Amino acid sequence: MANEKTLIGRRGLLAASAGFLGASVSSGRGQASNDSEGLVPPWSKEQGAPIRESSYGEPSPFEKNVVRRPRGALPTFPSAGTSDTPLQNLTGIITPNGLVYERHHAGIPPIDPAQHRLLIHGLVDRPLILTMDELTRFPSVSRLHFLECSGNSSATWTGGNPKWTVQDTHGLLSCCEWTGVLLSTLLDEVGIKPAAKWVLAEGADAAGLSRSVPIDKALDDAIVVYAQNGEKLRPEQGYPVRLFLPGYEGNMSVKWLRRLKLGEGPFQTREETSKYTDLMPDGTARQFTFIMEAKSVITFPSGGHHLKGPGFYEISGLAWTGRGRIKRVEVSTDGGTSWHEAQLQEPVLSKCLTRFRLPWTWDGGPATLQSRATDETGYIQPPRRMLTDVRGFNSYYHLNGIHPWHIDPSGGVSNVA
Ligand SMILES: Nc1nc2c(c(=O)[nH]1)N[C@H]1C(S)=C(S)[C@@H](COP(=O)(O)O)O[C@H]1N2
Ligand SMILES: [Mo]
Repeated sequence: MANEKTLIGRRGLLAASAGFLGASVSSGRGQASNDSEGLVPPWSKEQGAPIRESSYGEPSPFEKNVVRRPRGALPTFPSAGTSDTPLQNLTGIITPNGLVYERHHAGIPPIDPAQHRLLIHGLVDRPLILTMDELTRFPSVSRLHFLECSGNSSATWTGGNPKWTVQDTHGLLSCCEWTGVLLSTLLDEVGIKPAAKWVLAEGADAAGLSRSVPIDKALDDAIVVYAQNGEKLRPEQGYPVRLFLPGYEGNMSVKWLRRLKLGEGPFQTREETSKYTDLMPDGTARQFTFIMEAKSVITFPSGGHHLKGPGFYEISGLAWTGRGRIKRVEVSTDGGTSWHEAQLQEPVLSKCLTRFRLPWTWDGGPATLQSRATDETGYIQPPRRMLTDVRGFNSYYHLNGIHPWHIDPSGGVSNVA
């Protein structure tokens, strides 16, 4: 770890926060003591709430502000919209199911699993229609992977609003343990004809969202998923079944999956001709930009946080790459002049969020914090300007640039707009 002396050191932690701790523990009446009668809180003196009958648990009411927040939806299409994951409130790498970001092109269809079918046809030897019961009889896998919308962070191409939180700038990002049947297992069952090179995946929602998947990806790590974080998929995430393509842009993980069709070439659906393409400065468009490149962001401290004075803080954030594992995360607290290697929280998994941490002593002056991820291929997360130099400002998706947060001397943290 670089530069332990200047950046790191927690000797001042308690000293710096003494006023704060003293006030909350003993209201200024001196040293707190466990058996002092006045300090036993009311909830320690009576029985707690009984177990509820047949309940589904909820977070503490004191955490009621930890919620997904919708982006404004177009009034003409109220069912098409997004909601962002509150990354600033989460620890570790798992996104709880109720906080997984949402992106729906035509709302959430109310699918009865008993009536849902998955059709596999096209260039196969034995076309198949599966019920959900039949699907779940196949051997399954459970894997931890991130899911990121290719439009995540796109509002920051030009900086954006200083008031934005990390939920606003990076909230179209979540990470779950996904359980399902490997697509390769199902393709083995139907038998692939040699000419089959692409797979069309189509959703049962009113958008009929559909994308073409190269056969190599389909046979590699694609999963037909029916559960997330230990329970059945949430309706928002594609109940009762979705495709999941680890490391690929979110829109290809087709929710409410009803059909897989094998063909010779890409199917050129509207999602891959007009929509999920990247317009370059010369007027051409990049098509089939599947992989989400290495990216990272500091989640603490981040936009909207308020540091309560100089002293020790643990900087923490998330890093991920669609190409495999994260190898290194560096953090700068001086706007990119010097960089310090952060600690990566184990386990560091492939195509999964990785939590990083770095101890930091804030001297109370203005500071600009940013993180930079390197993945196992050696690719280094670029500054935003390197991206705009190549792509200009007409390309909307795939912004994986370095993201700075500014800390002012009052402790306020803001998005660098
Ligand atoms: N059928 C269908 N699949 C879909 C979508 C959709 O609207 N309909 N949205 C896509 C987009 S753009 C993204 S980013 C992810 C979002 O998945 P989530 O809502 O589970 O986070 O699902 C993808 N799959
Ligand atoms: Mo998306």
